[in-house]
Amino acid sequence: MTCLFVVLGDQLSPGLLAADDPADTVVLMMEVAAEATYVRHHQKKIAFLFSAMRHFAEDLRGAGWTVDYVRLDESDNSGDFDGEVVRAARRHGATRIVTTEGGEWRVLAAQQGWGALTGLPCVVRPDDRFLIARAEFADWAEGRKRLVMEDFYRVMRRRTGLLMNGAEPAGGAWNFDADNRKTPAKGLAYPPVPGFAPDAVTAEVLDLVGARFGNHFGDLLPFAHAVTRAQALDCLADFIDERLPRFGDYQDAMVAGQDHLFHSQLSPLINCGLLLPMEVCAAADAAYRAGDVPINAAEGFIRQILGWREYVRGIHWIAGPDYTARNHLAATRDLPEFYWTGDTGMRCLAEAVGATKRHAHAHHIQRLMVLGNFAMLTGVDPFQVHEWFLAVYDDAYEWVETPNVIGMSQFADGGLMGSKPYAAGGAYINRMSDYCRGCRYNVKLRTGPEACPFNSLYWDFLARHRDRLKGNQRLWRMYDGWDRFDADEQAAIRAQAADFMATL
Ligand code: FAD
Ligand code: DLZ
Ligand code: SF4
Repeated sequence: MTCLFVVLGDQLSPGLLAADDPADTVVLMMEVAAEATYVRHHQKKIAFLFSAMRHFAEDLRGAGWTVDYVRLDESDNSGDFDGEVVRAARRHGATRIVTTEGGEWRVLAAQQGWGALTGLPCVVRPDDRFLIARAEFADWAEGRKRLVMEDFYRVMRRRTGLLMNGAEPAGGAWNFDADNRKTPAKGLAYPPVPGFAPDAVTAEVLDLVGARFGNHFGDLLPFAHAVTRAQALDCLADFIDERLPRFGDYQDAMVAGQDHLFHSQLSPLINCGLLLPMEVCAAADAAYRAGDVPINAAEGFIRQILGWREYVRGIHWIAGPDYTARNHLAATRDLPEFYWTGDTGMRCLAEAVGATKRHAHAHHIQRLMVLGNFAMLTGVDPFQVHEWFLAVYDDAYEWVETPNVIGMSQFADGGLMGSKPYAAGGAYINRMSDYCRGCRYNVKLRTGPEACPFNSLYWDFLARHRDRLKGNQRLWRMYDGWDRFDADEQAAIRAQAADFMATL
């Protein structure tokens, strides 16, 4: 009796195998070309995941498991999950297959086909690393008119006891966002994020990725990602000590030349399983209770994971496999080339694409209010936006990427996730960043050759979608603003936007 236990690249958590017996189990892990190319992932993302997978396989072996690890460059590697599962089942004379459900509809469908494909019983287990089961989220969502994240988050605070004093929220409030919009002073010091010199395993992966995927987007080198559980724990400890205390204050800030600010950079590590969401939240909760970090920091951080992360995962599964085809605003433009090159005079976008290219990472406000906002304002096809975000970020898997892109940033789901589009003009970017000072455009102007493109694009977006959006209570103030321009000004703004969009 041999069980083939299939572990996917983002399932690097020993707890997923805790119920199984190493004596009659072969763990299958596989590097397959199809997963690296179905969107052309950033080189650093592929290298990170392959290296983390190889190190995890070694850790499992050290813990007594038999691991069959199929490398990308093995000559008989079939190139996709199905082919490798069939080959491994035969190789090991497997009598059954066990796996944990993948984080994408596409992968889950493949897993559900492995039984028929091999003729073996196949169990696809739920992924219990999340803090709420899919069915429980669906129950919470059932019958609600609006799926308000803040409501869900309070349920999760009560359920886990994180930042709770009995039935009361720690610090006397559920949310301290009002304290979390500070502008970083000039010269503020940003603690460096930990980096790790590549070991022999990583060096081999870097050679492989350079050779096979060197034409994919992004800088492969320098490579300093954490790729082991021990390194991931170092990253967590470093964040809690060095950056969490000021995480809240500067959560929404953007600073030229500073790619990390006080953000944790933990998302790739949590999403591939090297860190567990509960241990990360518990570490922040403990730091608050020890008096080492203020409540606005601990609460702001925990809300991102306990609230947003769990919420978007729930949305992904209730929205269904066709979610990426949604296009509420009927947007059809191709993604501008500068999303791949960073070659644009708009400094905010050049900074965000530059960070993405260097690190396979950009922080939340860059993703939402610069990259996502620009794509939505200019009417880029949301499917293309989705594919770009999925490819370029090292934390991107569809369960988390699609709600953030299709829902939150593009409003392509018509409001399943957000109650209004996250649309903003240059004034918002100027308020939250120092980008505009060094930009060739003038953020104060709406029209003319020097005018910041975000300004005319913002008003044009509202005017263009008036019929779709005018009923939205949360937008009346914006439409009021538009209606206060006289007809000539409105025409000039829309002509400015049209001229700009013709250049894309
Ligand atoms: P921090 O600012 O330190 O936040 C702490 C943690 O909270 C993160 O590590 C992450 O696990 C979680 N988190 C915060 N916001 C979100 C969110 N909106 N959804 C889910 N988790 C959240 N996050 C991904 O993990 N993968 C993605 O593919 C992804 N795509 C995004 C696309 C768009 C358009 C937007 C607007 C956001 C996206 N996010 C995504 C959410 C967020 O931008 C990243 O989680 C965050 O930038 C990761 O950096 P960090 O670890 O330093 O985060
Ligand atoms: C993203 C990715 C890449 C690039 N390569 C692999 C791989 O070779 N093997 C693997 O098991 N997983 C990989 N992944 C992650 C998958 O594309 C997919 O997102 C997850 O398996 C979903 O749970
Ligand atoms: Fe971006 Fe406009 Fe500011 Fe330039 S002026 S950085 S384009 S918001």
